[in-house]
Formats: sequence, structure tokens, C-alpha cells
Amino acid sequence: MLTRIDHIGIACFDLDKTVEFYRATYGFEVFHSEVNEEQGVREAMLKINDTGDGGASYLQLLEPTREDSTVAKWLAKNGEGVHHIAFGTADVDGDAADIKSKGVRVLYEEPRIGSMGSRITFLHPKDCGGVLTELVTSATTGH
Ligand code: V0V
Ligand code: CO
Repeated sequence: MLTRIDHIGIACFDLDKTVEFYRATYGFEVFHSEVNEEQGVREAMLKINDTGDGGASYLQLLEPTREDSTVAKWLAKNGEGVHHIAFGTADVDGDAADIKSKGVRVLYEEPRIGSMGSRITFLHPKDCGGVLTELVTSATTGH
């Protein structure tokens, strides 16, 4: 069961500059940052609030680390902006299988490693009304 908006992914050309915009404009601080080589991104998670399911909601700021990464490709076409939304669940495997059975393309056979050791998968934007959609189970809470 999907129980929260885990994060909204925002693609940018310059992560440090974008982090500073969110700090100066809204007062959001970086909760966590890391490089995910597999996904080709450097990212900063800004925690917005804890949620009732033991998880939390974040903004995920994403800067590409290489030219062939999905985010670099998207930025070249669209410029900066909202890149994906992510729903939180305690059971990414079960929810992905359930959604797949409804005819939506799930991009990975098995969930991969996401931010902060989470397990993530993606649904194809063309099957989701133009919205790249991620499912995530956090490492710390199981949600
Ligand atoms: C592509 N399209 C999108 C899109 N990316 N539509 C909405 N939102 C997006 N973000 C559209 C694109 O405009 C094309 O439509 C069509 O899909 C095919 O796109 P493409 O440019 O030819 O690119 P593909 O097919 O090579 O790749 C698209 C997919 C790829 C979605 C398959 O981006 C992907 O595998 N994404 C999942 C991984 C990811 O995005 N990782 C970065 C975040 P037209 O022009 O044909 O109409 S990593 C992350 O979130 C982490 C680590 C985390 O949360 O922990
Ligand atoms: Co994400």
C-alpha cells in the first residue's frame, strides 16, 4: 500500500546553487546527500516532514554526474524542473508486482538501491500520464 509522498525529484544543473535557493528562500536544510553512481546522480534530500507511517517526505534535488545519465538526458530536453514523484510503501516488491499486473510498465525486474539505502523502482512515465513515478521503501523504517 502506498502511504505517503516520499519525495519529489527536482532536476538541476548545479546542485550547490539549488540547495542554496531552497535554504535561502524556504529555510530547508540538507538532511542527507550522496552520489548514486548507478543512477548517475548527485543528490541532496531536504526533509519536509515526518509522516504518519514512520517514514518522511523530502524534496530530492538531483544533478547529473555523467552525460549519459537519465537526468542529464532529461535536463538537455526540458531544462530544470520537476523530474519525478515518489510514493512511499512498506512493500516496494509487492506494490510493484500489483501495479505491473494492471498493465503499467515497471522499469526494473528487482528494486535497486536508492537514497539512504532505500529500495526503489520506477514506473514508465508513458503509462502514468506523463509522470515518471518511483516507488520507495526506506531502509530505516521499512516504510
Ligand atoms: C523521459 N520521459 C519523461 C521523463 N523522462 N516523461 C516524464 N518525466 C520524465 N522524467 C519521456 C520522454 O519525454 C519521452 O517522451 C519518453 O519518456 C522516452 O524518453 P527518452 O528521453 O527517450 O528516455 P529513455 O526512454 O531513454 O528513458 C526514460 C526513462 C528513464 C523513464 C525510461 O529516464 C529511466 O529509466 N528513469 C528511471 C531512473 C531515473 O530517472 N533515475 C534518476 C533519479 P516522448 O518524447 O517520446 O514523447 S534517481 C532517484 O530518484 C533516486 C536515486 C532515489 O530516489 O533514491
Ligand atoms: Co527519486
